[in-house]
Amino acid sequence: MKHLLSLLALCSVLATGCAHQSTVTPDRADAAKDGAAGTDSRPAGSPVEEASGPAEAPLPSGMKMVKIPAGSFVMGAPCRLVTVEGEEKPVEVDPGSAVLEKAITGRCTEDDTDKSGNKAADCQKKKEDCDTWRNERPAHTVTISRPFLLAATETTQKEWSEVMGNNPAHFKTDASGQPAESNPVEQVSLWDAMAYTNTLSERAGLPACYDLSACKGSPGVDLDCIKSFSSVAAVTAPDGNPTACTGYRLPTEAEWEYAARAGTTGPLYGELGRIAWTVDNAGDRTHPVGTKEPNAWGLHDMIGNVWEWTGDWDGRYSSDAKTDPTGPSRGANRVSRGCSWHYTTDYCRASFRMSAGAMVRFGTIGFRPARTLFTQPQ
Ligand SMILES: [Ca+2]
Repeated sequence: MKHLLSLLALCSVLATGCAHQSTVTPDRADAAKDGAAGTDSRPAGSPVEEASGPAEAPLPSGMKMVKIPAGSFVMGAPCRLVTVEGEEKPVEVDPGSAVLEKAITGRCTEDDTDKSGNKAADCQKKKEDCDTWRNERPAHTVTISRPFLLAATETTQKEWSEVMGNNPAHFKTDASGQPAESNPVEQVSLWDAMAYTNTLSERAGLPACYDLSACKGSPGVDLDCIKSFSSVAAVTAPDGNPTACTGYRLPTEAEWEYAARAGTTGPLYGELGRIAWTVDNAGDRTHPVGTKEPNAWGLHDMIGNVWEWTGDWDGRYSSDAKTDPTGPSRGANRVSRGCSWHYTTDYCRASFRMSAGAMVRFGTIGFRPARTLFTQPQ
């Protein structure tokens, strides 16, 4: 099938191998602290109010936006090494560094002893290959300075059809042959997703966040922006910063991971089978959105069902603390997040990053819209 062939192509873009789940270092400033600056006053991890969208926004029927508070979190995943005493320690070093190489080359083992016959205190052995999944490292502190809205679920086929007038999904029916309009829309490219959010903005009387004027074709059908690659999908907000746009848009990678974690610091915000449709329980297909348990902020399917496009180009992390990062200014691929119905647990965690070309339309990738909440008039 088309989507399965596409999946093989998608897997080929992964530059890294498999690894076990990782743990993120607890280091999250709470939202109340940020609230002191006039953004949000709720403590971290507390439920956030649901917003039905701004009053002027005729969102598709049934679509709900959740208000995500401003705050800080640790983005990415640290390497976890185990000391000879069995203690797990995060190792915050850049992949490929000499320190990491020494730690993972196996020079130190549980049998290592010092001259006195005691195990060397600094001798560590590898728990997992820290050079695998290196694009999630180094973990670094990110601050989201403004609250924003994020759709409570992936965009459904019904919502897409209402806004765009077609349905590009591969899984148009469920396993019993009934219409699957509550399932996520998929087989949408990054450009399709951007076009959808632009249309939401148009319906709401808000500025479009992406300039797709140079693209040819129709969203969800044959929208093609390849020939205008240098200018396509230019962010219309000042300095090309999508978070400065007042309209609907895709979340940044940082916003997506921050929202997915909802104050948690581990790989997942709950037990995988209870929160996500993955290859272990999905039966080789998508499922209606919102049928798995949400995270603490009321977001469903952040893990599983379909991958979700972010607006960021794929690029390497650095250890520097960042505020409202938007990814590299250019690149070869874009990043989607969250794994899908087709993927195993090796791919299903808050920090995992999938790299794919903006033009691909896979049965495994969908999206959910976001919108910045400004505290000052724009
Ligand atoms: Ca998802």
